[in-house]
Amino acid sequence: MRKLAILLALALAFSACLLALSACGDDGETSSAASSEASSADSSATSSAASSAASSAASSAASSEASSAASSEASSAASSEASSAASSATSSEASSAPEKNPNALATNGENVALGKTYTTSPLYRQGTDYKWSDTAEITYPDTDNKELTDGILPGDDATYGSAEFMGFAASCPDYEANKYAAVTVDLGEVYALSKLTLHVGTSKLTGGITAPATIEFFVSEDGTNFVSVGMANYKDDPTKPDLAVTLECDVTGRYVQARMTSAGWMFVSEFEAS
Ligand SMILES: [Ca+2]
Repeated sequence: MRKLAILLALALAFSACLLALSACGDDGETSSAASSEASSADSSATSSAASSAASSAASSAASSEASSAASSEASSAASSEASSAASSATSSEASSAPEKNPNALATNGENVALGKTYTTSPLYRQGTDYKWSDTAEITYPDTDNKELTDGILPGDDATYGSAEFMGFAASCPDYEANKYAAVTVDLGEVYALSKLTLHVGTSKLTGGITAPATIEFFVSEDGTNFVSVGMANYKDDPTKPDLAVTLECDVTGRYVQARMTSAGWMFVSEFEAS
């Protein structure tokens, strides 16, 4: 009986050993299969089949290799995308940045727009029912055609009827076509400019007048091709009738232009460039 028990024990031990061996064999196969799958994930780059095979591999070593391969692929793809995005951003900035003229004159901090000639979008002509009329008189005119560069600003008691202002409006056909009203000063020579200022009427003028919604400055050398200098950052100020909207810059140009947008009126009194 004791002999039988020993034999039984030995048989049990042997079969346990066999089981263990076969388990070891399974492990070996699994890990080699996994690592070959993982290395195929490695070589076949971003293929989703490879990465799903890799992630289903039983061995955790294999899957961590695969995921590191996948993540390094992903990060190198991402960084190459990022760098190409960066280079295209740089090139588009370069192409839109105003080209500087090395022969530009210095302003020495002076307002070089003072007394210079200029052109503007059509001023508003208000007909009946407050609507645009080609035949109406200009409602808020440029009294002597030098208001924009005469160096004279509206006083603190100015109203919308004050002569220092000229008035544009969004319901003018030209505005509807272009989506902005523009004033353009010819400085006469190419200058190196560091500051552009447009003086505009504010909501203190009442009657629905406010500072323009946006003001974007441009420069040009030929008066035809204008390059954006940037959008001005400002807020309507109801405490004073005239608001100086300034954009600091580092550009050269002979023609300086301000383009205004608004849902209603745009009142302007002076354009300065220095
Ligand atoms: Ca003026």
